[in-house]
Amino acid sequence: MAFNVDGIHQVAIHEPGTKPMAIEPDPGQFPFVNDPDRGLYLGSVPTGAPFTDSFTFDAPGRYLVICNIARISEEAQMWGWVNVNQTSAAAHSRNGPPSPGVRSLDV
Ligand SMILES: [Cu+2]
Repeated sequence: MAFNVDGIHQVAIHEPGTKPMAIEPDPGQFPFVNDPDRGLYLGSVPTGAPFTDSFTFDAPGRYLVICNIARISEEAQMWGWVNVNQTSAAAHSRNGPPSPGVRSLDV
C-alpha cells in the first residue's frame, strides 16, 4: 500500500487490534508520538516535500494508521483504519503487487 504524504506528517502503522486511545506518545520524543510498544512500521521523517511511503500487509487484520506527529494526531485526530482481508493478504504474500482488497489511505 502506498501512502502519499504531503506536508509535515509521518505514517505509523500499528498492530491489528490497537485502538487509537491506546496510543501513548513518548514525552521524550516530542514532537513525535513514537509509542514504544505498539509500532509495526514507521514511515519516513517528513521534510516538507511530498513523498510516498509504502508498506506491505502480509497478514489479515484491521490496522491502525496514525500520523506520528504528536500535535497533529491528537488535535486533528489524524488516524484511520486499513482493513486487510484474507484474500488480499494472501495475494500480497504470493505476488507482491497491490490488490483490490487493500484500500489506499492518504495522510
Ligand atoms: Cu500529520
